[in-house]
Amino acid sequence: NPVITPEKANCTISEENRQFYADVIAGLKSEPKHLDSKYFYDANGDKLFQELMNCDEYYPTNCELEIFSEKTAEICDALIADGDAFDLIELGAGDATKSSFLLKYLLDKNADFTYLPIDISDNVISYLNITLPVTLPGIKITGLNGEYFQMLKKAATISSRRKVVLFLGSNIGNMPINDAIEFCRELRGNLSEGDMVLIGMDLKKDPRVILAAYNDKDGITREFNLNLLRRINRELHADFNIDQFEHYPTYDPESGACKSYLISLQDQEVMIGHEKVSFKKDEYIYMEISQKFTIMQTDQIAINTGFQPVGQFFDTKKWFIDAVWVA
Ligand code: AVI
Repeated sequence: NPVITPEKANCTISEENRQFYADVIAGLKSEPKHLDSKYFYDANGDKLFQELMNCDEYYPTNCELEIFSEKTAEICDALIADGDAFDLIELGAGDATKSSFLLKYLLDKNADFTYLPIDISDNVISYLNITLPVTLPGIKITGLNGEYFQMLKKAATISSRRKVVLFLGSNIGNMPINDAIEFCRELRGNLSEGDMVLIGMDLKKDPRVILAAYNDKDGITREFNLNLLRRINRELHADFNIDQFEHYPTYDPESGACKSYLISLQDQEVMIGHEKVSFKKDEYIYMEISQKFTIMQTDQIAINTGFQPVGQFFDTKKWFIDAVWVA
């Protein structure tokens, strides 16, 4: 690939990348430097995350899959009452592998529901709109492409039935704790009394198990982090030398914060469009938090944000929780 020098670069930032550019510049001009892990997921990032979910060390996906496959009936019973018509809304639906266990069970029981997957990726939504009616005949599906809360508001204009919201995969853990609490409050604000939430959260456990999940031996997590620099190079006309940054994962058993950083291996300057960013040797970019919770904390978050915790599902190792909250 030709090296894009700042002089040669066509530094026009596309309309859709304006916010990305603004966030990257603001993050890298801050002290300490940081990037937002929501930008990990370009096409290559999606692929790397798929690989990660299949690697030996990354346990959360398998734990939650075990819960959904082994406890399908119990989960559905906790979320719905017989004869109750409802909307099943999934925030960040992805390929809906886990929720498909519930969808199949509910269809077999002739439950009266519409599935409304919400995802920021229009690829995801068109994929689900096309494939689910084939794999799950009879399903009523309305995919919503956009931001979670905007789409939740839209869902409320389409239907006034009771809502059951799925927020799986410990995606909540990728928000700093105060943002996570604010998120749950806003979620509650978009729901009515009696609506329910099924939320997946990764639990505190042997710190070595957690650290290994974010430091896999094949280096997929490393690539997953470095991929954001590659994305910035490509989409924001930057010239990061990827070889001069190293992945540094950490886990603090006390706070439950699993954080990843990229460390600059030398003093260096990077151009991003017309902006120059300087790095000192050993300076870090804070990339991502994957918060781990105690069971008690999951209840506290529910109570502090206007929900009542009413059910808990665990995998056999008790490494992961899917909690049921009622609004
Ligand atoms: C999507 N999210 C819940 C993953 C996690 O475990 O925090 C993202 C991830 N980052 C590194 N590995 C996986």
